[in-house]
Amino acid sequence: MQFPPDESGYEAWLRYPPKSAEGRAALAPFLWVANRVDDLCAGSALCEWARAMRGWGVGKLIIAASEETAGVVFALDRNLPAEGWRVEWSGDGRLRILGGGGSGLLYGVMTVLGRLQTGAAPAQLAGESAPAAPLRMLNHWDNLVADPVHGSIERVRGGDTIFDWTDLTYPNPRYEDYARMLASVGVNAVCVNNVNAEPEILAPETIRGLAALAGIFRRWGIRLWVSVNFASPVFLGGLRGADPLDPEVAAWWRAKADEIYAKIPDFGGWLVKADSEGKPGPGTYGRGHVEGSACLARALAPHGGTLFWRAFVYGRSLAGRGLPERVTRDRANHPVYEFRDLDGCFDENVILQVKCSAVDFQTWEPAHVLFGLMRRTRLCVEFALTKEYAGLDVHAGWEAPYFRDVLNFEATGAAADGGGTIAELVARRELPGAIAAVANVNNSRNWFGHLLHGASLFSFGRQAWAPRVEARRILDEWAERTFGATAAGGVAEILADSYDTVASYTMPMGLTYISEFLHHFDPDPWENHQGAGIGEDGIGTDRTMKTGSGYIGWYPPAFAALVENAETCPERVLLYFHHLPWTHRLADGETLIQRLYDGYADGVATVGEYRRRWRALLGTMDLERWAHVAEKLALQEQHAARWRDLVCRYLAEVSGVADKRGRFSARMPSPHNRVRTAFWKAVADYKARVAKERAQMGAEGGEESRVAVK
Ligand code: GCW
Repeated sequence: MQFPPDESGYEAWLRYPPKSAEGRAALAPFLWVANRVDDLCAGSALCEWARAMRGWGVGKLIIAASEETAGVVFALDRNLPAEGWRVEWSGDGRLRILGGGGSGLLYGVMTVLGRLQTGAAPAQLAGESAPAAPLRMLNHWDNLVADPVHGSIERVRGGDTIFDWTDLTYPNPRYEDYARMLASVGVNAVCVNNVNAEPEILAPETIRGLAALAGIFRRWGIRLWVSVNFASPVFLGGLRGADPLDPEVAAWWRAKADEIYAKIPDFGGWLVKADSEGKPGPGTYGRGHVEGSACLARALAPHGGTLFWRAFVYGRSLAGRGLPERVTRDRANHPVYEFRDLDGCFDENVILQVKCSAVDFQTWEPAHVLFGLMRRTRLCVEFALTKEYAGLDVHAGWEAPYFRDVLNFEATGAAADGGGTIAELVARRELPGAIAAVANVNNSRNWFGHLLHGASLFSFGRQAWAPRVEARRILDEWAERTFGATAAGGVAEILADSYDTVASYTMPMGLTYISEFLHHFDPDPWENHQGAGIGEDGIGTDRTMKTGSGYIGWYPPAFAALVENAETCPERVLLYFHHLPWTHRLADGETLIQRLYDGYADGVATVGEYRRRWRALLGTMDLERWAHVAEKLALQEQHAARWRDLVCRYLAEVSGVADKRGRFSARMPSPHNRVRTAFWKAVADYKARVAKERAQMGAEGGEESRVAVK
């Protein structure tokens, strides 16, 4: 068997392998380029054009003396939105690529090159487009110093941080390649460090490094943000506290912003995780989110900077509100009570960053209700490409169908009253917001640790640009650009339902938290099952208005009515909204417990099927990439079987109902390996560290839950 030359995956989807003689001849006129745009991004666009022409074997670029002698013209059209583009094909062999601004031109060029990659004819290139959301952002959860639990990136396995935090000024060609990759899918903002932020991100030597990085990213239309620790004035500035109403504290933040903008004039701003999972925040000093965010936002405002304030806050006492325990017990309710009343109160340059779902990034968790409840606030929806609860770097799971559901969820019920879908809410002209995702990028040669995870990043960029585009179309394009036309169909077929498959053998039907507590990779329902509401009487969490936590009541009435009733609630989210007896009958007459057993078994069988299909792709691509994915799929199947056996044995044990097909029972040998010593030591270390930090930052008491380990 003849294989094409091996590839590591480093080029991701930006591959320009030699074209046939016919293909080269068709592209030859495009070697003559006239660039009318004096802009950094236009320069990058030109470089990318040259790189593609060289790679395809068409030849070396020639800068045309005039538009008349050029085959392709780069120009501006100020009538287009700044990031928008239009491509015109004159029919006489000339292509004009127009941008509203330099970055618009760059996106237009990237789009044309992508289309030429998949064999489009010049006449098919004409078109026009502009992004939906003004900010399309990646959030890195990269640590400046690797921590013993997560390593150098929180929730990412398969590689370390791509950033050289000891010296960001040290030239690393990878930074530029990363920025190219992001620009090719329209990402225009990157927050480079973990929301669990180390204060040192604001140290003068780090700022020098960030300026170097910003210089590279700027050429690709990308602005930088950093996550900051709310108690930075204490840790870095030596102040006694970080009370946002203390003038000394406010002055410290202003001086810090001035220092940054002196070096990075187009700096985006800060992202803050405050009063969440042990992190300091205004609550530490008896203040609220509005005062806390305003203090930092006002330091950024004179420079045009934006503050992202996260709404991922839970575990703080809801006491004093007279709420029944069934309401306060549900973690999904916490951010609602915490933020709902603050709608319309934040400063103009504050964007409230809300996770796509209320509990956490559980596999198929329904959309967060805060989007619909905070219509007078600038909003950002935060997704995760990291697969924290969906198999990390081992399991292939393409999330775009889930992201599409969330983005197009009618958060306000009716568009008529000025509301709309989540994608529309974050794109409002009068309250511009953002679409963000936690990045799945690391320093492995193929960027993700799992080649197929590239599909997630590619799709995210595309969806943030155009939330309504059919996810499958994006997948097909990614597959063809990454693996070539012969392999594309087969690769896309495997990924198309892969997220459902991962959910089916991990946390199906809207179940949450049965994974092991620390890394969320292995199953551990014995230790961690409260979130899934598992008990002798049944399974699932009662969030109904009638008997449960009432969370359903925050949704628009039509959706609330649909999911309140277990008979009409979609099976995919049934156990997120309902606690049901094990033998509850589903629509087709099957019992709930049996559906779960079958689902787990079928999910693993589907991974076996993916492996067979991948074997059939041997010879359609280079051997190196083929073998990499083949190995990952083998690992996935093994680990999926571990999930199936462990969880189903546990379900049999708790429910007392055996599988009618005889596969699972409480008598099965337990594969469960309780190696707990290291785990509990890590928990103790974490608690000690948080207690020490709190003492250092002058916190005045506060509830124990704030320092509770997550
Ligand atoms: O899902 C949880 C994760 C934490 C993460 C946190 C957050 C960065 O387990 O690792 O911390 O969410 O989003 O802040």
